[in-house]
Amino acid sequence: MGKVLLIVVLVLLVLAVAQMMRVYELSSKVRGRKEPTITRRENNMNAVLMLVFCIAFFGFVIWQMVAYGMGGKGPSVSIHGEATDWLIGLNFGIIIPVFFLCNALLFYFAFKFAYKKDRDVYYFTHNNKLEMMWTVAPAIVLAIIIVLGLRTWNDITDMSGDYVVHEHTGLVVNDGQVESNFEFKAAYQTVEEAGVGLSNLSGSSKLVLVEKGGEWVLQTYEMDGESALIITEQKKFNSRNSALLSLVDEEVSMFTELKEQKHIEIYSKQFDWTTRYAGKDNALGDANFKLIDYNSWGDTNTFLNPLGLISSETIELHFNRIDARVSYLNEFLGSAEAAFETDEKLAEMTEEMERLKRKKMRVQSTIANDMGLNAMNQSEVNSRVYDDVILKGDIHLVVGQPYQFQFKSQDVIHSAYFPHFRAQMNCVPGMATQIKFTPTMTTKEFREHPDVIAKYEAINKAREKVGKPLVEASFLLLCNKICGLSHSNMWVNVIVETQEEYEAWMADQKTFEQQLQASNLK
Ligand SMILES: [Cu+2]
Repeated sequence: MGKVLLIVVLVLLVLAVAQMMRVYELSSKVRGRKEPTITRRENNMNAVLMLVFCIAFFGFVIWQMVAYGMGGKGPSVSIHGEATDWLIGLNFGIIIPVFFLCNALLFYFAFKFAYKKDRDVYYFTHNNKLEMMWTVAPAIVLAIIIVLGLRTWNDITDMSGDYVVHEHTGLVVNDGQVESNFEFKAAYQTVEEAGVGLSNLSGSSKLVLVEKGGEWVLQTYEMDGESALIITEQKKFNSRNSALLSLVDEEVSMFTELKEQKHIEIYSKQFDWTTRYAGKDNALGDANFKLIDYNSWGDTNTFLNPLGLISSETIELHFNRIDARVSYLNEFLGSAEAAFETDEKLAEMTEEMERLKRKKMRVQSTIANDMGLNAMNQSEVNSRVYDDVILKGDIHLVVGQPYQFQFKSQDVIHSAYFPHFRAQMNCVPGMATQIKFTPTMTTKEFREHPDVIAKYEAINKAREKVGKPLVEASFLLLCNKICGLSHSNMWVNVIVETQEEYEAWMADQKTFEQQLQASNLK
């Protein structure tokens, strides 16, 4: 109510001022007053004020930059985030000098060319050379920004290849212990690319350490002709450390380390996030929205399938639920009770029954045709989905592990925003979008970062003042599209931890198969 009153008062105020201006104008006209003339003194004062404003404006901008930092975004905690930060640094490097130069010239000219009675005006209508210069120069700069931006974007969204790499590793031996130090980081899609990138690091052959399904394979590549690479040697190890030790024996000092990308699905709906981890096989099971079940028909089995995952059990359950409802409706319509219902209600029930029958047929044909699911590959489809782990709430990631994220939405467009990882992707109903990144810092390390400590001290001081509970620094996943009334509640913590911590946590989570078993469906 208070807000409405305020708006009404503001609107009335604007109307009153407009009316007063109108009265003033009319009375001036009636009195036959001329337009007021501007004196020389006023003109000069305005010219000087232009300079004063320019200096004050620049002072304010510089103060903001110093006080709030250049963007205030804190350290980037993913490999791709560093590339994004570099890009944004480049953009600011271009924009800031241009901003100061253009505005300084703008205000200086307003000062310099203030009206003087005895100054002749130089009429200057057109100059091709100048036109060319101020068209071509920005075009070149824009092209550079766009090309570099597209390159980074393609790198972040390109989902080809099973591996991302990421480390060129140098071996350091200390008291008989193998330590590896990062020489530099890069992102490659495939072993081939990484091998080429390594060509001058270890002589003519290229050494690549590949991690796949918990196994470590040391591969030696050699050039085959101009550009093709062939694997000439392959050794398997059951731990990273034993692979490294064998490298020390061979007196290898530099190699590339490749890691298998892990698949994660982030499923959005109003107003929460569901995370699906691909499980041991690192493959996300198939899903179809037609199988989404909310248990809305009130049967006693509480198993829900909010992501529409496809397995023999979920299909059967879905059909059973449809059949149960259809037979209930059918029975009711044929019973004596039906006579007590209105015609409208009976028509509604008949319609629902027909709709459900049609739905069942549609789902059957979808699963048979679109998904290619049949008796032959039923077990394959099942095994893909059985080991998936579906969870609401905090997302757990392993530091140094490359991830491929797949995003889906059930209702409206949401946007998965990971500010600390500098990653964002729209979640669009009816399609899957993708992005990838590799976390480089654990939540624990993040909390010990001096910038982060300073930032959260300031935040908590402000929260204390208004009596709000204190918060701890954490990586977040936020929705970055205004998607409805509770949009602002749509966030979860992202916990980045070591492999061991992650495995200990994951051991306590139920797989999809265990969920089915718990509901006596399997
Ligand atoms: Cu949202």
